[in-house]
Amino acid sequence: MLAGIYGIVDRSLVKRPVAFLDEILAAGIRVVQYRAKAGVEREVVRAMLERTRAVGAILIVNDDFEVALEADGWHAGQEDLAGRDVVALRAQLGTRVFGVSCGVAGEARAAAEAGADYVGTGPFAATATKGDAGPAIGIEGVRAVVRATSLPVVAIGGIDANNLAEVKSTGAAMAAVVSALTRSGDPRRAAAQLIARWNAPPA
Ligand code: TZP
Ligand code: MG
Repeated sequence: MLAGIYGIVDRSLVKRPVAFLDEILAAGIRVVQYRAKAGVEREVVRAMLERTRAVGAILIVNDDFEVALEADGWHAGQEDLAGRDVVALRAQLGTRVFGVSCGVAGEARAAAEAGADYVGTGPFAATATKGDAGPAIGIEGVRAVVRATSLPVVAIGGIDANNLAEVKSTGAAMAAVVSALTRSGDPRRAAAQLIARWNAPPA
């Protein structure tokens, strides 16, 4: 399940998140994150869950642990974990997916020890979607995190159909995308192209 294109529905870029979700699910996306920096709305998550569960996809909630407990997983940044008992949070999540953003190898090792299911790392390339994402870490940066952990690694940041093969070459299990899904105005087509490129044999 934790392989391929990881589609992020970003509330600040998507006016109708459920309709948008329907489009990317129709294209075959099966791992979805809901990212809403202004606050995660429970009712949107509930409506999204109906859609993801109907097709066997999973819905991971960014930041908001309580709402994540109603969904299929939680994605946390280092700042979401600071000062918290991460092992206890892991236990509360039960069988839900627990993903952690890690900038360096040491954070990836700590996430694995705390029982994370995947490690997110980036930005792979320059991104306008996250203002504080920091400098691009590129192929070598993602590779270093892949080498540091046996967990599946999700590369993120500035990923689109043009650099997907480079992302795959790092050994990352997944490529997370935000604007590559929104910018064309046709999320279904964009998602289908990303999936096809990811699954294409290396050139
Ligand atoms: N974390 C690191 S970069 C990023 C996040 C959430 C933004 C990714 O967005 P895009 O549009 O795919 O570059
Ligand atoms: Mg966060």
